[in-house]
Amino acid sequence: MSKANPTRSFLIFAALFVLVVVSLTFWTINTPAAPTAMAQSATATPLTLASVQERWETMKTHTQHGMLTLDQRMEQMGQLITDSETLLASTPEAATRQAVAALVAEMMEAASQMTAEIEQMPVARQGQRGPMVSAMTGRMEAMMSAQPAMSMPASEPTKTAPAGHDMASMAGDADDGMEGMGHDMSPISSAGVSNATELTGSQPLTYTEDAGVKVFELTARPVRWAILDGSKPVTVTAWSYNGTVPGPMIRVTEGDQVRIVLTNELPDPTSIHWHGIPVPNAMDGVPPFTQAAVQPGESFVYEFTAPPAGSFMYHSHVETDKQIMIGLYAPFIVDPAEPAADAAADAPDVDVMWMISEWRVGPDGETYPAMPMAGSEPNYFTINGKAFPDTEPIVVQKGDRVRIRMAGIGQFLHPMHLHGMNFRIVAYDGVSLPPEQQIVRNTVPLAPGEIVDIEFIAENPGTWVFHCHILHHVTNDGAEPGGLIGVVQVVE
Ligand SMILES: [Cu+2]
Repeated sequence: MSKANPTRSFLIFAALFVLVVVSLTFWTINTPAAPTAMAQSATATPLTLASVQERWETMKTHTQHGMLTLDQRMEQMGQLITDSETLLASTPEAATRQAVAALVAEMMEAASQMTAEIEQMPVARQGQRGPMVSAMTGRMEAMMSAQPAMSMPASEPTKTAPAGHDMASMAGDADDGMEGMGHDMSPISSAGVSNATELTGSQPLTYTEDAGVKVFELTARPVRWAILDGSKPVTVTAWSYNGTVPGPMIRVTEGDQVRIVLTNELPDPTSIHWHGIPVPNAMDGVPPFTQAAVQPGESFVYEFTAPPAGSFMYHSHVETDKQIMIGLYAPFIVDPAEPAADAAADAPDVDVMWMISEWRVGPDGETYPAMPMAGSEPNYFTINGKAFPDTEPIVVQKGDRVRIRMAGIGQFLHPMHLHGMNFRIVAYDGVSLPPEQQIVRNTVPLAPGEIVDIEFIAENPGTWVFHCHILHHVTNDGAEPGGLIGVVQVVE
């Protein structure tokens, strides 16, 4: 029984190894200004400014691609701080000191991002990470304040990284224009952005006629948009079509010739993609494949034939995980040319479209694009640009046939659940389902990019909720009830 058990020996060895690595990590991060020899021995390359810059850029690239855990980033940054201290202690040369200062400034931004990540973790799992990042920040502040000439770097020679914004260095990096590449996680600038004059998004857009063509005008521009009114108002800085979120509803008849003139008044290039509509390739709105991005101040004309009746949407196709998340989306509905022969397929008594999405409002009150990645998760959830209790109720008469077209325009799954009545799923992605494929349910998952049309007969009087069943999504910044709760009121 006391015979050496190879499995157990291995486990003991592995545990000791982990313990040593963890101890070394903790020691590295908490050791102030290590001597040069020590710092050099900890890295394979000799300690030069170039080697430190190179390791920092590598770390940023790896971070950008999600290749490093928080602990790995903390460990690497701890070493880089030590090396920066060593460089400063041994280099009187001004250019080098300035380069180190630029690097330290970037690392301080990365540290505040790490702090935000740690604060998102359950308290029980934060461990010593908060104090460790604080210690690192303190060491960097000491470096900056001990070198008054460093605190305003004239240039940023460390910015040689490949395109894209990485999590480590992007706070305050709003002008680092690499549009369309990587995740831009800077706050959306609200400077000079005025409040919306319209209170409701998704309103029908009027058109003019030009030789049989229906001509719609859209202007993409920033706007301050209230997702919540009332006692605790929440206003986001949105990018909008015509000043509302969602943008205005384009509603045409199948076979119509449709022209849309997009004018870009955003700070960034943009485009419009006609989601689910089979348009000619050049009209698909996807830079750089089908067109050049529409630059600020410029216009672009889209023209195509309306497809068979169905529910569609339009949205930006530039910097999508930023531009769509902050409001550049709207409904596009095509109605049948002829009334359906079958009354059950004809126009319903009540016809509503919901565009469902997510927002991130930081503790600083700024708007950030919500993304499914650490530190960027949404804390507000909206139906047609409003969070409960400001979502618009659907009031119907008993016996009405009600259609709700739901579009997932955010980046998260929303299983939508109706109380009190079952519904039929009558269309997916703008394509009607034949009756034998219309299944009856009371919950339907709405995936990002998906459009689901449901119908039900409002036979059960009362006030019924229709809500997302990912229950974090029925909160407003953690407070329930909020977010994705719609109300269907059936009156007799
Ligand atoms: Cu949800």
